[in-house]
Amino acid sequence: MISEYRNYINGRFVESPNTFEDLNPANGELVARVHEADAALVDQAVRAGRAALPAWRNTSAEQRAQYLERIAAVIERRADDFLAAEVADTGKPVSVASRVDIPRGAANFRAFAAMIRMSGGEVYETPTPEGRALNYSLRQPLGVVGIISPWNLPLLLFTWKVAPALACGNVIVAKPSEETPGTATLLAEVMDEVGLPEGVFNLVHGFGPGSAGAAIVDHPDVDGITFTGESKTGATIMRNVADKVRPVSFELGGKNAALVFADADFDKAVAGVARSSFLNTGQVCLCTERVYVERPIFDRFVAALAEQARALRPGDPLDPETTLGPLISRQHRDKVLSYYALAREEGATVVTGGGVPALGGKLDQGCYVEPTIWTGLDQSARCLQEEVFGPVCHVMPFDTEEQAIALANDSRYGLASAIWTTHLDRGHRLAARIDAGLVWLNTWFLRDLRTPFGGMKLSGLGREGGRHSLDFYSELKNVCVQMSQ
Ligand code: NAD
Ligand code: 6OD
Repeated sequence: MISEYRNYINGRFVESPNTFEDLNPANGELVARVHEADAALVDQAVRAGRAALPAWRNTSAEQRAQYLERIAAVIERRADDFLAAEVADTGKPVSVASRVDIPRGAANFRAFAAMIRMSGGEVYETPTPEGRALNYSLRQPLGVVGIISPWNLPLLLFTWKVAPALACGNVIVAKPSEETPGTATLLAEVMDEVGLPEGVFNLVHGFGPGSAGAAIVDHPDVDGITFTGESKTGATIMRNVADKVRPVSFELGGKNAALVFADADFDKAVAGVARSSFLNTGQVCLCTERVYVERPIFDRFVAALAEQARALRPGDPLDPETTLGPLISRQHRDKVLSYYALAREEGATVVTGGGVPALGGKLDQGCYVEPTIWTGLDQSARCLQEEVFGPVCHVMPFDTEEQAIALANDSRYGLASAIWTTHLDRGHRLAARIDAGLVWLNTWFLRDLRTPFGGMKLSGLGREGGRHSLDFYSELKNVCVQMSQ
């Protein structure tokens, strides 16, 4: 059945004369017609938010926490609807979306409900000539927050921003990716069901430039922007908000390294790197695209990793046996395949993959590619420096710890890395020297939502997660009181 995905503004679902198609990347079928918000609709959403702000910011943290918990409970109750929408929009296997995306959507609301309840301020007593002063901080909302999110983990990344923004008493104008409008639309239904006051959560659909994304960024009455997406888009948004001097939080791209030492638990390291390279068809910003392996185990490691890649089962996302879905779109597949071609031009050995699988039937209209492993590239190759965002990694040998660190840090990105070793001293030593916001030691993508999350260099600006999210979505005000004694 084809759906209509509408905008949600001031507590009502709003149509637009312009619609665009939301396609299922597993088979090319039409999932929904999406109502595109233009600058006028975005302006309505911002005004609705501004009008709702005084009452919402005056709710207590406890009241907001209770709303967040009710939202989580409805997501959990409607998990099958969310799962169906996410799988239709992304083509990701149900086995992935049911374990990763949908539960995290609910968990984000529960986590920030708990965090806002527990949050406190700073207090300092200051000696003064008259006696003493008391300084205390007030956490107040930023105001109208613009949220712009990508397509790779749609519900997870959208709610990662919506939940803390609401917890801190902000009102929201949020735009999901044009590729994946489904679960965000369901979330608007959830907001409606739990009775969130009109105008507190506003959803607009559309694209970036010349559409809803740019209209949020350009709007003079948006008080802060939080964005997840490509580094180039982040740079454009930064330029566009510069004159208005507004807070921005950017979670951007990555070209993440894994370092595998000869003393690692071999089987765990192979399974871990296979997961970190191929999960979600390589479309996770944290995915490993550069693997550096200590020379004595290099050949054995490459052979074992290739075996894991070949064992992946591309197929119908609704089949529980499927472990590899399609890429998000034809356009993205063209980009990934252009890197598959470039790798050959740059002199790579293609250990496995490198093409398009023949799956038969409707799936041949889908955007599938083979999981791919390269060796033999020079560190300066474009395929080792640019983010591909597909199911692909390059494996290179190293001889010393210093060389491993230098190779890992030889990137304009600095999001995540994974170190595989049983030598714990070495693990801690390397963790401190790797230029990445996130370091996993003998694991990958293991998340505690209280921890700082974000990247260095081209990978982002600021940190979200735990109190870092609360700080971004708040204005912290210091009050200084001269005490009489
Ligand atoms: P993208 O930058 O193309 O789009 C992201 C969002 O920005 C979309 O909603 C899009 O419509 C909007 N947009 C595009 N141009 C805009 C503009 N000029 N003004 C305002 N909005 C605009 O990214 P994508 O292709 O959707 O996502 C993939 C990228 O996201 C990869 O680079 C990946 O590494 C990155 N990512 C990073 C993280 C992280 O936490 N660091 C998480 C997920 C994805
Ligand atoms: O787990 C998270 O909180 C998070 N922001 C994950 C990002 C994954 C990138 O694709």
